[in-house]
Amino acid sequence: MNLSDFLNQSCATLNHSSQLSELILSIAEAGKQIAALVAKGKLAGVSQQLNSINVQGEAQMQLDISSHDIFIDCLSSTKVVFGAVSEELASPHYFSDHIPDAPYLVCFDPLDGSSNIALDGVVGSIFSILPAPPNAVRSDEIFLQQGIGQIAAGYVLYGPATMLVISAGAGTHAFTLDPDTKVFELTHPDLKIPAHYPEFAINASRQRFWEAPMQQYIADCLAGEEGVRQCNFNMRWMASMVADIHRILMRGGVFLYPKDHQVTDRAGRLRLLYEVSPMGMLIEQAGGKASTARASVLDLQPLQIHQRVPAILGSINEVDLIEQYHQS
Ligand code: AFP
Repeated sequence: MNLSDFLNQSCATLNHSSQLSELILSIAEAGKQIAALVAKGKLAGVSQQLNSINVQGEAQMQLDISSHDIFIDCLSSTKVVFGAVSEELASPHYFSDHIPDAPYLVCFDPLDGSSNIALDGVVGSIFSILPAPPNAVRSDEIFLQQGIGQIAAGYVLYGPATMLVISAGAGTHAFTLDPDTKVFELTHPDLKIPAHYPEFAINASRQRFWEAPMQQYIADCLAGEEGVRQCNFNMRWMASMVADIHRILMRGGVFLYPKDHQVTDRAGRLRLLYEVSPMGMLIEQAGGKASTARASVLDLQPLQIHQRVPAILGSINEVDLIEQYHQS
């Protein structure tokens, strides 16, 4: 089954408007265009680092800007998006020529993991689709919605294969782009994350900045079967959230970007609206759990459109245990 047929079928089942199918297909189109740029590497002339800094205070790659522009163009073609929050823009972008009361808002990270571009590493695009309030006004506040209210979420993974992973509220499903037909085909329907898998993903170089409970949790994992966990763990860290989350959706484990007291003005590195919240929906729709270590990610009330939060995402038994470490 291809993406278009899947969306038509699932939107009918879920009583979603056909406009949602149109919107997700436009995002898939953006993914195809970005995949083509990424696949050209340095030949695309967009892999160099610019002298510019984005609103996050992070160096921008030309491909970050090009990917953002592709997203905006594709969203603009749908006429059903009132406004969009992008990692690359300080303030939201509004689509003035869209239909009155356009029903959707989109929050997106056009190119996540872009520091891997120069290394030909795996990168991705992440998106979250929220309902636009009736009679929406142009303000940051309309985007500050709890993740539990997302209509849909997903990512495009630019790896050996280009994949699209989405949820519209009835499970998490993965599609693979057929390079010959340029069509996303359903290859992994209804992904399910095992409740336990002995593998964690964390940037271990930041160990000294973590809170004590996180230091203890990782130390207990590292102690292996001789320690309190009585289990040997493996570690992975792709420095690309899309790649790490994709692995967890495929085989389980836990992804950790915890609170970090070196950068005290930030509750973590990752952004709630367009990284942690959409990934949280995908993980929970696949039977996993999404937490800040102390609260459910999808229940958080966002306070600012580029707000950062701690991210503990993956196998439910492991996330439950990490929350227990933070309670005692
Ligand atoms: P970049 O987009 O700047 O490469 O950051 C990627 C990211 O936001 C997320 O995709 C990774 O999981 C995380 O940052 C990597 O953080 P470290 O650089 O601390 O490993």
